[in-house]
Amino acid sequence: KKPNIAIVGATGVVGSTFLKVLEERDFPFENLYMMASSKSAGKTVTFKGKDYVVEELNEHSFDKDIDIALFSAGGTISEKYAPIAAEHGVTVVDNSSAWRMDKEVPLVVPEVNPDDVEWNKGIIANPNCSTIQAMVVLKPLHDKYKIKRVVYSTYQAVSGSGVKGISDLSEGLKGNDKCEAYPHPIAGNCLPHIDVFLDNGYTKEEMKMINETHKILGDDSIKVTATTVRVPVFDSHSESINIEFENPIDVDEVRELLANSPGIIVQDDPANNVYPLARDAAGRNEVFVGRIRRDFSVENGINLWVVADNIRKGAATNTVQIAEELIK
Ligand code: 11C
Repeated sequence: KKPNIAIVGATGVVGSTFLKVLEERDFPFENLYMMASSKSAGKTVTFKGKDYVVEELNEHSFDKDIDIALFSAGGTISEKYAPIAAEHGVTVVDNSSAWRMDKEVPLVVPEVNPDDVEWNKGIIANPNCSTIQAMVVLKPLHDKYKIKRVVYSTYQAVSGSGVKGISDLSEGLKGNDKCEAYPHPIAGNCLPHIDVFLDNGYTKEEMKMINETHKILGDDSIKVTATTVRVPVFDSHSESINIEFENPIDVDEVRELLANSPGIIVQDDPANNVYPLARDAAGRNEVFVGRIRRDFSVENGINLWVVADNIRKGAATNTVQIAEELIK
């Protein structure tokens, strides 16, 4: 039987992209239910030419026969409703940060650790967007050369902050400084501040990248540090990733290994100004890698430039790919 699917947060930036990706990939389903908080309940969304009225999410939403629920309605909603859904036999694929570091919850990037879906107890977590695109690239390199240390520096799009981030930038570009998503204007600026600051001086976004890297690669021995920065770009996160390996590397071999790894497109021809760009990655499901070069300051090091659509591979596409693993 084809699965019954629920979309929780169907009207949000990621929720509406769930629908696009499910449609593009012709995801099989019997019944489809759209759910959201009271604010968006009653709205209509279209899927494959058919209109669906968004139902208000409540304690009884999962009394229906639902097999898989894709959640993207924020951490508070996931904390409350994902366990209710799981108790009703639903498998939740959750895009929020609520469950990611829970030991009972697999954290999955299908190109990296697809088998982890198997030990789920009703909830599977989708990693943070900036972590996902890095994992797709790090996994084949870790398998071949064993990573010792990683330094992430990110250049993250405003769509990662939802509609308020997008409108802060679009208004700012018109000369109307608006600070609804951020404490400072984002137009013409770079803000070394994503999510809240923690007692250790890092932001929560930086700690997500560090902790999620360990969990997804299943290796706490890798040394990881991160600086995450919001930049005036609408879509796609860009990342400079510096990696040091245990074993000797060859840059051409790294380029070939990445080009032959799932979910990656190598764009690396600097002589012709070819390298990954946020605007080109927008709307795509793959992770783009370029500027592949040796780090001469250490024995076995490389530098990479990694770009992906944060709403697609960083959120909706990865979530749908996890659901595809579930129905395999
Ligand atoms: C950003 N990474 O770009 C965030 C958005 O933990 O799912 C996603 C937050 C999360 O601001």
